[in-house]
Amino acid sequence: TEIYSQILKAKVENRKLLAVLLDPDKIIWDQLNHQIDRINQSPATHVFIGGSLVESGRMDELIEAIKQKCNLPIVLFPGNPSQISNKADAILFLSLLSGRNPDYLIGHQVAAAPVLKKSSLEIISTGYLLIESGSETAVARVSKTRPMDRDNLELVVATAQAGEMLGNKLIYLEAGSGARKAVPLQLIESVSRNVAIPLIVGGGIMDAVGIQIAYNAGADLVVIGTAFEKDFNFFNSYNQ
Ligand code: 1GP
Repeated sequence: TEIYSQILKAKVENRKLLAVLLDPDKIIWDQLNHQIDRINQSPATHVFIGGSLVESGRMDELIEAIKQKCNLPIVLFPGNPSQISNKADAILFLSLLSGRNPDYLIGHQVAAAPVLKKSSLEIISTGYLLIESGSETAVARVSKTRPMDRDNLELVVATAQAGEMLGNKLIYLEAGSGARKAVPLQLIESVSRNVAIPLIVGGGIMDAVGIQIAYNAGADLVVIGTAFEKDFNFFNSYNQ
């Protein structure tokens, strides 16, 4: 329960958290050491590993390489049960509450449960809400679900609240990797005001201002994938 406790503690103390998301399929392996150095010099507090469609089977290798040089907690952010690695510290055990595809609501979770039970991973139940973001994203395509209307605050809030009532420990508002539009700040504000559990926000955040906007609106942890993947110096100009 260590990683979740730290997230809760940060929320209580109003310390904002930042995760760098690495997709094993998008790693340029001969640049990995340099990339890890940049993570070490960044304000990142967590490393997330995963993607909608990880095919490489190099999860273990990637996590081992990171662990050798970097002390940040490594959290799996899996697109499906094949992306489970015992080398990580924790897993976001996601349920795609925004959609109505039973595979992503409970099916994959059933397949993963026996594997997770045998692992030493810290399991963090997470209500995952995909928000419409101006273009189709990999999450929508792979999960065959429709994202939620970004203007329907009431429905998004009710969905997040249902997740909290079902026992989720985190709510993740997701615009999708490389989203044209990030999660709107009004939506972040409404959800953060109406659930007590920590709030993760990610997808389409491309600069320090975007990160700050999400924090100010009530995000407890922001996820940066594409922006850092494209530019390992992304965090240079970033002062929290
Ligand atoms: C995607 O929320 C994450 O699952 C991060 O998205 O790649 O757009 O930063 P980006």
